[in-house]
Amino acid sequence: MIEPDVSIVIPVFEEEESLPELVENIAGVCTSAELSFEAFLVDDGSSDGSWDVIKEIHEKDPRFGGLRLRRNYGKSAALAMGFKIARGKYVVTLDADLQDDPAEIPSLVELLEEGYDLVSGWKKKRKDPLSKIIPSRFFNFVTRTMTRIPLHDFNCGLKIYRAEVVRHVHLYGELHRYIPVLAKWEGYDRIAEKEVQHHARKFGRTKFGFERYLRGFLDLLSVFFLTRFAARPMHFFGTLGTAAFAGGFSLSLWIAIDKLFYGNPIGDRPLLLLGVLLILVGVQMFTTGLIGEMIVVDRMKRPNVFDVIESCLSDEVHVAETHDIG
Ligand SMILES: Nc1nc2c(ncn2[C@@H]2O[C@H](COP(=O)(O)OP(=O)(O)OP(=O)(O)O)[C@@H](O)[C@H]2O)c(=O)[nH]1
Ligand SMILES: [Mg+2]
Repeated sequence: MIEPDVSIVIPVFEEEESLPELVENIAGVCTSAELSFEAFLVDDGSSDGSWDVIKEIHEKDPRFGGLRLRRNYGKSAALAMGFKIARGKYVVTLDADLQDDPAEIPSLVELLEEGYDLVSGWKKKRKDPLSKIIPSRFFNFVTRTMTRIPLHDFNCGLKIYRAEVVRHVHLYGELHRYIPVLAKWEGYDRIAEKEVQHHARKFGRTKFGFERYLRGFLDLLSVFFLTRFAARPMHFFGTLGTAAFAGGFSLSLWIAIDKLFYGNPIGDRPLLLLGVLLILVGVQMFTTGLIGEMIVVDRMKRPNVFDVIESCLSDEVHVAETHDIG
């Protein structure tokens, strides 16, 4: 089977009304831009009629395929499923709710052809209430600062990747918000941004409430830790542990000298408690770091070491050529 220009992965959760218009738009845009495509509508345990609509769509136009997860596994799992079977040269992700505009796909493809690994949409003029825009600005600011990836809109559903990139990001939990961070960690750091049209929600309801910010923040901490320290936990815990232990030890020493040499009572001094607390916290951090290191070593030992190395190779392969000498 020939590989299409683009694979479009669309996570679907209770979006039955939006789907017919969505697929019509996608087919129209790709046809006029002369892009061959395959699209996967990934139904994630919807309880409305989404799956029946997807089956109908597939019968009418087999370029649209459908996948159905047994229950609601979440947007990241749905995207990961789509990534797994995508065969296109480029992979586009697009929300199913008609808020992202498929008309952007051709210009996103052009950007990738300039040499980027991934291009993320930026809903500069958002059609959302202020109560959503303000927390989202803050969230993006924190993410930008912590990850040093200069994007304005990490959570934009509309993104495009070179196929190799999605094959290497390990998506789980709710990490779909941080695919650019995961991609950068895997070495794909040519990341660009493009302003995209955003439309107000036409049908259905939003799937993420206010708790998205709390979860998003916790996920940011995990991503920050994992991308920097997963392979060397001792550097993280060891640094904190050493700092806490050194602080606690100095305080306790100081207070002991005060007692031994100056005869001051120390039993009711808050500094004594603080010193002991810091020593304990320091030791605990240290042992957590050691256990982390053991887990890492164990994990490196188990799979064949060549598999680990292979998973870090890029898809560009240059085989060494052998020349006859003399
Ligand atoms: N597969 C899957 N898709 C989901 C899930 N939750 C949301 N989606 C899809 O993800 C896309 C974005 O969800 P929305 O609820 O529109 O989120 P949003 O665009 O950030 O929020 P609104 O602007 O309020 O619509 C839509 O295509 C949803 O169908 C889920 O649990 N599983
Ligand atoms: Mg939406």
